[in-house]
Amino acid sequence: MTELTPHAAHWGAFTAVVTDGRLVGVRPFPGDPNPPALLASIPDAVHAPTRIDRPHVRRGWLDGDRGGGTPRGGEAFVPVAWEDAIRLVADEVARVRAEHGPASIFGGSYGWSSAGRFHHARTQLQRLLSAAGGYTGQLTNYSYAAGMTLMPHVVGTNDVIAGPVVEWRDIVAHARLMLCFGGILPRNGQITAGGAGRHEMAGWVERAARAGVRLVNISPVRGDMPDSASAEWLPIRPGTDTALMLGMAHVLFAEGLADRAFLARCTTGWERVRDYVLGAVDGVAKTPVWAAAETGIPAERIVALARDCATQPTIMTAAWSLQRAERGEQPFWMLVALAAMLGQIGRPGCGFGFGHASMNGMGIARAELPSVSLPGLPNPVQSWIPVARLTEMLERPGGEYDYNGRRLAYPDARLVWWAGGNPLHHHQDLNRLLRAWARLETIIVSEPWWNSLARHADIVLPATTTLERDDIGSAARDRFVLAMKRALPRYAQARDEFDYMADIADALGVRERFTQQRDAATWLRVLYGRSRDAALRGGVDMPDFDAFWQAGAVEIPPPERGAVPFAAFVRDPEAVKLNTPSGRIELYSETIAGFGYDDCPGHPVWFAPREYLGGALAEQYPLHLLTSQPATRLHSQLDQARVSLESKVRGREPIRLHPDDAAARGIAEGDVVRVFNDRGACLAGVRLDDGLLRGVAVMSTGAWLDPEQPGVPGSLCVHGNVNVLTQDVGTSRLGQGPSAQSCLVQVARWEGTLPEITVHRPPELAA
Ligand SMILES: Nc1nc2c(c(=O)[nH]1)N[C@H]1C(S)=C(S)[C@@H](COP(=O)(O)OP(=O)(O)OC[C@H]3O[C@@H](n4cnc5c(=O)[nH]c(N)nc54)[C@H](O)[C@@H]3O)O[C@H]1N2
Ligand SMILES: Nc1nc2c(c(=O)[nH]1)N[C@H]1C(S)=C(S)[C@@H](COP(=O)(O)OP(=O)(O)OC[C@H]3O[C@@H](n4cnc5c(=O)[nH]c(N)nc54)[C@H](O)[C@@H]3O)O[C@H]1N2
Ligand SMILES: [Mo]
Repeated sequence: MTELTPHAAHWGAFTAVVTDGRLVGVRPFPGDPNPPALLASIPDAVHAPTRIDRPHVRRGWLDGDRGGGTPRGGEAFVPVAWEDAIRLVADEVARVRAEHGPASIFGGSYGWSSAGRFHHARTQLQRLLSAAGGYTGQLTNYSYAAGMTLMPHVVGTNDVIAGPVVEWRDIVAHARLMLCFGGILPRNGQITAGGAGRHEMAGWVERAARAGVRLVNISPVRGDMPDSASAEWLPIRPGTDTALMLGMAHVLFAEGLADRAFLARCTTGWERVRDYVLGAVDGVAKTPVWAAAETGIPAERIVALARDCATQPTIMTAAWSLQRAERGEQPFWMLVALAAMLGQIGRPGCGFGFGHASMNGMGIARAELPSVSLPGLPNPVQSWIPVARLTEMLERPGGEYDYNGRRLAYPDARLVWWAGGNPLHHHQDLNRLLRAWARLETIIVSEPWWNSLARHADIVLPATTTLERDDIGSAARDRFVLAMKRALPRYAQARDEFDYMADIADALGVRERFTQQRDAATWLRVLYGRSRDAALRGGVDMPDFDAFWQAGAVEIPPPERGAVPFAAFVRDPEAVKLNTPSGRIELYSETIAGFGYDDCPGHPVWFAPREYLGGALAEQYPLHLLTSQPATRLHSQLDQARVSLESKVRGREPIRLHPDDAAARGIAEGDVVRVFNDRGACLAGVRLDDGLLRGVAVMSTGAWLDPEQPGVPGSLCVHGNVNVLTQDVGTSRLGQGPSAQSCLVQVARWEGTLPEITVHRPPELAA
């Protein structure tokens, strides 16, 4: 048995225990006060029966079928030798580039890949495609696309979403009241992109509660706040947070509690928001009574909450999920407006922030130094789409659309190559995507596992996992740099992305441009060295590479005093201007107003969503389905491993239902139900939960898509992938973000025999 130095995964750092070339266990990272349960899943995943052992090609594709309407997923795969796979891929990339131009190669490849920063699949792929003439990429992300497109217009930065945000230690020391839209979720705090050495979110919530900070969980789900927070629960109808904030704003203006001095000094356009709130614009005063009708929260509680915020040191934070919804820009903009009315922005521990609930490391002090990362190569083609407009791009090549003030046209994608992401997990309305998928000539997928994406590809390239290669773990939200040493032999014929992509680059005549004449070991030294140099410039002395590799981990000490967002600006807004056109917080944006978008006007407003419990569609589909991040995996990663498998109900992904909603449909705990709407249907296993607002159902994302009839878009997913149900529309013409959270469904008891789940076994291969 060998015990190795620490290794990194997005879900935490750990030590690998290896016997005879097999990972037999993992130990939590010594410095971690709260190691995530997910670590237990790693050995299963690494040694899963679904590992891809060699390259494979879809039978029809080998026979010359280049799309033309063939839905993928229904045909057997033919194993091929690596040298054949490399030639097929290189020839196809060259052909599409020559016939249709490089923008027809879609290499956006959105996804989390794995924690090692050199063998980061998406970055490696994009380096290869850049070296080989260019590709169409993806802009923004599924996490907070609407927010990150909006915030630069409003406060001149995305730090308020991505961090550094208001620090927990300041919240504990200075805040008395903390409003948490979407709660605070240690479940989500298991994760940090690039790996997490210390998990601290749960500890901070507890400390805040003990210090007497009154925590309020504003969410449709009571369980969005840990018990240790002793929080009040303010159940809110999904998609109506903007209405609640408007109702609170009404109290502030009507009762003279709004901080007019702050508004005048630090913001622009606040009068317009006030007029809108008071009803001067559309004749509708956004009173607490009005807000109560939309949100389901009693008017008296809205009044009391607004008064409490105005009279105590208050921090308001919202989960990123709030903007992953129709018109998702509005709750984020309105939260900034409400915080400005309270006038506490720039005070330690007060004001507003986003994502304290969303990921480990948010609100935790860290030296602001660049993490270790593999730089990209310049893409010779200026072609990209907003991240979530994937299906629309395939449906409407050349079609025009709006994004953040620009009129753009979709490229004519012919070839898609995905490495390190899973669109058949992450994208909305998967049946629509699968129909559009059929228009593509070629789909190449690099994956360690036969997940749903690999099964819907033409050419499948088997990748190693992090434990099969040397790498460096480093995250922008964590203070550890980890030497991720190879601990296992490579699985079967799986190869590292860098190695087989160098061979593909060679076949395309661009090997040296791709590798920059370095091998993997040299790259690790170079990347670490760059980070060390940058740290030194920032006053931090990191050991040299050999000492680092020997030690296995470097901890970069956090600064004594963290930054207080907006403190300098608020002290002297004339001298310290924000990076907005006015230099102030823009509660009204001339720029956005100038775009003329009816779905995102010049100041925050209430839009009744098309899909929510207050709309007409709720008569047909009376349950609002929230598709949250899974406690049991990272997105679709680790779904085939024990923590996720143990959570399933008769093999199906759980759906949480209010006992009354279940009883009204004759459904009991442990039943299997069909969850459906006009877009699709899946099976799910029932867990009753009286901590839900009535009419709200919750499922986690990431169960591997398992169509009852593979190759037939629209067929029942027998396992419970939520994205056969969600809608694929942009948040607005401004952000064009995903709107997954605006989703209505119906459920019914499944009476038939239970179809088998096959997606956790390898697919059928051609003889
Ligand atoms: N309905 C709904 N949908 C959502 C969301 C939601 O809230 N609701 N959330 C959205 C959000 S915020 C996000 S970020 C996305 C996440 O979407 P993704 O990031 O696409 O999800 P992952 O499952 O993490 O995909 C990573 C893939 O990389 C593969 N991989 C890991 N290591 C390697 C490697 O070394 N090489 C290669 N080639 N592959 C590797 C994994 O097996 C996995 O298939 O989902 C989005 N989708
Ligand atoms: N364990 C685990 N952790 C993760 C991930 C994972 O896959 N697994 N993914 C990571 C990633 S990529 C991201 S981007 C973050 C995402 O972080 P978030 O976006 O914060 O996470 P979600 O789980 O989508 O949503 C948080 C909560 O918001 C509540 N909510 C949903 N809609 C509404 C609404 O309209 N109003 C209110 N008030 N509340 C609402 C839901 O009940 C949900 O539990 O999580 C990260 N953390
Ligand atoms: Mo995300």
